Amino acid sequence: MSTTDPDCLFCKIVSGEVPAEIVRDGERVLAFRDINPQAPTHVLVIPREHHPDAVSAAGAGTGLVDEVVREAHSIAEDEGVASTGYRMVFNTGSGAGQTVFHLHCHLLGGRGLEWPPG
Ligand code: DGP
Repeated sequence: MSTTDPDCLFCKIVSGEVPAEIVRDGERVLAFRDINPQAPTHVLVIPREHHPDAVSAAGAGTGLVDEVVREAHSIAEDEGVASTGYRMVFNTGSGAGQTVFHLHCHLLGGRGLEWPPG
């Protein structure tokens, strides 16, 4: 499987073709602020490699889902939301609201988060 998809928006952010406010620039993982933030902290954490969703990356045995989760927690600490609680969301499938089919973890924090989510 190719590690990039020329038609993928987040691959274009990885390559720098589409600008984003980068908060982490790691060897295998990148994080940037969501263009339409739903909380004071709303960061998207993605692997540089293209995988359509978390399940496909996990199935490939890449370790990338672990890395994404660890990075999201580290960013939550840096953003000062780790101690109060934060949410990691992996929308999976269009019925769940996934619109960009490149694995991404939404890191949300900095406000009260209701349950169940909408
Ligand atoms: P999802 O609905 O789970 O596939 O989330 C995709 C997120 O991507 C959504 O919250 C909005 C965000 N997004 C879409 N286009 C851009 C963009 O060009 N730049 C940035 N930073 N975020 C984007």
